[in-house]
Formats: sequence, structure tokens, C-alpha cells
Amino acid sequence: MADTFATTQPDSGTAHGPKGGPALPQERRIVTAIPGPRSQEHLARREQHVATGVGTTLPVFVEAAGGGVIVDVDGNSLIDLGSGIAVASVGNAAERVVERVVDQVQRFTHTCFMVTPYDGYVDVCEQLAALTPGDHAKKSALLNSGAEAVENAVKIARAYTGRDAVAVVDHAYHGRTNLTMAMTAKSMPYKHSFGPFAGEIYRAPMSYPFREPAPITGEGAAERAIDILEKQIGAINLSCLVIEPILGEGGFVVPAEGFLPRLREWTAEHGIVLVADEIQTGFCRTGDWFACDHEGVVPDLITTAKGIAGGFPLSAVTGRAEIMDAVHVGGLGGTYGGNPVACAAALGAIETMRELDLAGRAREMGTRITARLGAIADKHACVGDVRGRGGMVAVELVGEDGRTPDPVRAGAVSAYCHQQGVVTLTAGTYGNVLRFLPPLVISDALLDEGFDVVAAGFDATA
Ligand code: PLZ
Repeated sequence: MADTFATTQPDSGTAHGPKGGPALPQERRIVTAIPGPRSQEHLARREQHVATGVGTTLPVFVEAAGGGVIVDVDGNSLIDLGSGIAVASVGNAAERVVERVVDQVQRFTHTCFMVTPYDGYVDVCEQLAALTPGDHAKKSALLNSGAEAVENAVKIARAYTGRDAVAVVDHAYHGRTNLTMAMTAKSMPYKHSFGPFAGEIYRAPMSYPFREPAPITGEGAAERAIDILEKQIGAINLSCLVIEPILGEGGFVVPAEGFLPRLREWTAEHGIVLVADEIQTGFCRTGDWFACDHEGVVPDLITTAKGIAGGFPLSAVTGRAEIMDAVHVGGLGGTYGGNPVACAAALGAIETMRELDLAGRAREMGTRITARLGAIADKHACVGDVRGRGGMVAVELVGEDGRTPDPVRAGAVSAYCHQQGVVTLTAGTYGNVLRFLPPLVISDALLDEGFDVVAAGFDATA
């Protein structure tokens, strides 16, 4: 036992430079094969002790990270184009996050907000009220994970409306708990073998411009969705419509203009709570504080997580005060929801986003990335679509007919990037989307180098 413990003690070897965070050299540096020999040793331990069901995208073990890089145990420094799935938007170990976390962790680490409250929780709720779309009175509840926020949004919408049914869209992703698995559209790997699922979930078609069989406007796509929901369940029975304003795991599908506004109109007309799941799109990622801001859509409830707290587990449901307050006292909560250290991290992350204008930075980044991907698309017919907004951009890869999903090529390009020290992610219902979610603090030089590698990945796999 003592021996095992000894091997997991943190390495104190910081004599050669910063431990981590933004002061790390912002460079790509490959000194071994990926994964290197030390990572391979760690992987063997992982295999022995960690359940096989927990996957790995890029099997290097991390020693430090910050700004736009991730440094592994072999000394490789990788360019991060994933932010740990849209979480480290302010960068890893960001200065303000670390300061506030260290201060908080020395004061107290937990009391349970439901037992004896503290200001950090209330401060985060106040920030959420100020930053989320709409100037109506708002309240929030804090939870731990994205899935938990979605679950709570549904509980709140049901309590408020007295209705059971929940509407979601095709290609949606909302989490891995029982209810959110039911709300998620994709079977493999999220739902396969895990049923039975929660009931009363109704699925409508999404606006997916690249895959529409015939041209259709955003409004037209909304009418198509409304028609199906009206027929299958009826507006009067729907408690809420839960939708990601830009699909995340579904492949960065940006609905046609007018789709979300029409759904906003219809849900308002029928007393259906509109829940924007901004867990992946929120907190400056798409070039606004929230993706709904782009078309001026004001949801009734919004779920947030990921980028909110610079890497700490924190999520929230924020929304109209009268809807949030429809739940009886004691009906919402959880032991850790709004943990004080996670709240301190969130306040540091939000401060960083304001100070560095990371929404503006995301817009600039979007222009830069889209230009790079456009050039790749001009050269390689396998790129069927370039889409996204701000720091959330993707390419969808297809076969020679310009339509058939090509997950093999997407995987090959991604694997090439990994070998060359660039962290890339895939997504999409068909697994054929390469998606990019760089930390919003990454330098232009590193971003450009990252996309040089992506471009080379397309050339090498042609
Ligand atoms: N809603 C829109 O993007 C999380 C999933 C990673 P949790 N997406 C990353 C994986 O394979 O598990 C997500 C999301 C949207 C909800 C969630 C769920 O958030 O914090 O992972 O529970």
C-alpha cells in the first residue's frame, strides 16, 4: 500500500521552470513518440486500475498545462485545440482562477450550501443573472456537472408547468445520466446497452443545413419540428423544449437563421419552457457570452457548465425567477452543488473573460480558423462543410459523393495530429466531424502552427 502511494506523489521537480499554467513555454515540442515511454508505463497502470468503459482520446499522461499547451510526462508539449472539451476556455491553471481557488481552499473547502451557506455561491448566481440573455428577474441553482444541470432544468420546468413531456432534437447531446441519456440522440457509445431509459422524451428534427435533403429555411425547419411535436405529443403536454443553440457532440451543427427564433415564438405561445443547453456553447466560446445572444433569443432557462469555472466541476440552471421559484423549498440541491472552491474558480474565470474580452478573442479566432479550414476545404474534396462560430468550429468529412459520412478519414486526420503533438477532437452523430475548441487564450502563433499540422494531416491522409 505504502509503495503504491509513493508512486502517486506529485513530482516536486519544478527547478527547470514553472509548474504549469500560462507561464509554461508556449511551444509545440515533441521529444518522444506519442505516447512516449513514460506515458506507456502510466497507461499500463491505467489499464490495470481504471474501468475499460472510460475511454481515452489521446493516451499521453499530463504533467502540466496552461495557455495553449499540454505538457506530458515524457516532456512533450502539445498544442491544445480541445480545451478538455470546451472547459479550459480561460486556459489551464489561469492566474485569476488559481489565486481565488488557493485563497478559498485555505479558508474552507466545504460546508454544503444547503446546510450553512456562503457568499461565493450567491456571487456566481449574481454573475449568471447579469451575463445570461434577457433582462428579466433571474435566479439560479448550482450543481456539479452538465448532465445534472439538464436534469434539474427538466425538474424545474415540470414543476412550473405541471406537465410531463420533454421535447429534444435530433443529434442532441445532454449527458450520460438516465434522463439525459434518454434526451441524447446517439446510441453508440452513450446509450448502447444502458436502457431502459426515462420516458416522456419526444424528438423533433433539427435544422442541419448541410444534411437537408432539399433547401429549407430556418423557419421552415422550425415548422417541421413543431409539426412533429404537435402530432406526437401536443404542445399542451410539453413541459419544456431543451436545445443546444449550436450542437456540441452532435457535430457543431449551426441551425439555419430563424430556426431558434421561431421555436422561441412557438414555445412562448404554448407555455412551454424553452431551455437552452449552453453547456458547451456558453461563456464566450462562440464569440458572445452565450450562443443564444447571436440571434437575440432569450430562453426561459439556460444550463451552463464547462467553461464556467476554468476546469472545476460546476454547473448551473439559470432562468426566469418565477419559473425557478416554482419548486418547493428543499426540492433542489445536492451535497456538492456550488462547492465553494468551484465557485471561487468560476469567479476567477468570469473575471478573466471580462478582463481579456474573451468573447472578442473568440470572434477573431473564428475568422482565423475558418480561413484556415476554408483553404483545406478548397484543396480536399472530403471536406463537405466548414461550420461553427467563434472558438467552436468544425469540418464535416464526406466521401466522393459529397455526402456519405467518412468517420475513417476524420479519425485518420485526428490521429495524425495527435502524433504530431496537436490535441484534436472528433464529434458528430456519424463520427465524421473534426472539431476545434482551442483555449480562448491561445496565441495566434500557436493556433497557426496547430492548423499547419491539421492541414498537413489532410495532405498525409489523402
Ligand atoms: N450538454 C451540450 O456538451 C457535455 C461530453 C463528454 P457533463 N459534453 C461533453 C462525454 O463524452 O461525456 C455536455 C454538453 C451539453 C450536456 C453535457 C453534459 O455535461 O458535465 O459531461 O455531464
